[in-house]
Amino acid sequence: MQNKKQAKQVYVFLLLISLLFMGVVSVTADTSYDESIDGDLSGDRLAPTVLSVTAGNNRVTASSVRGDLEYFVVTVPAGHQLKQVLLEAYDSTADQTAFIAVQSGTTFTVDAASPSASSLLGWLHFTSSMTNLLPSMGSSGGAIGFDNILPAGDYTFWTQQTNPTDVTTYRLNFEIEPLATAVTVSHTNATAVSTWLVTLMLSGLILISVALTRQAYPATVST
Ligand SMILES: [Ca+2]
Repeated sequence: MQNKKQAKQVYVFLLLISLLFMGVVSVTADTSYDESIDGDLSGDRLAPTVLSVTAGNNRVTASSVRGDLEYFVVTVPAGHQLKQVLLEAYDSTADQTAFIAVQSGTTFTVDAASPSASSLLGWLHFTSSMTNLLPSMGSSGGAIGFDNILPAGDYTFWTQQTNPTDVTTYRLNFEIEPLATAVTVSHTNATAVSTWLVTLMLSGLILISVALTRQAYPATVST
């Protein structure tokens, strides 16, 4: 009976390790880009700011007013998808509407001076009360369109507030998730992730050692 229990523990440990390597169990981390800390996002559509993103929450906080355009690249890794673009904060004195658009690739080919929706994946005039912008972006008129999420690939986003005087600050969360999400363990820093993994592996090794020792030197002899 004891050996069966130990064998089951070893099996569970090995299953967890296997799932980790298969990507079924994934470890996520958060990233952020804040213009007040990291500098103004690029206003050059042909040389956008390349964001460092990962599976999990990727927050972008930007301030914009007429003339301050923001272009940035989000690369959704292979085996992942952009699940949501959540509007988490919107701070403006008088103008409760701003603009966002997205194209495939690492540059933005549409000139803001003569915009056309036909080569955009999606666009949206978003308001302060909205939450997930992605479904509405994908169904906006005249654009190529997409269904609710964006798959793995490079995307360049353009955000802007065109109000001439009302500086608007918004925080967008680009939530990236692995395609296989049976179990997702979220940690906010790499140290915690490493500690968790090391603890898991050491626990498993101890279990294996105990099981092997018990099998080599059984505590009781069956007759
Ligand atoms: Ca800005």
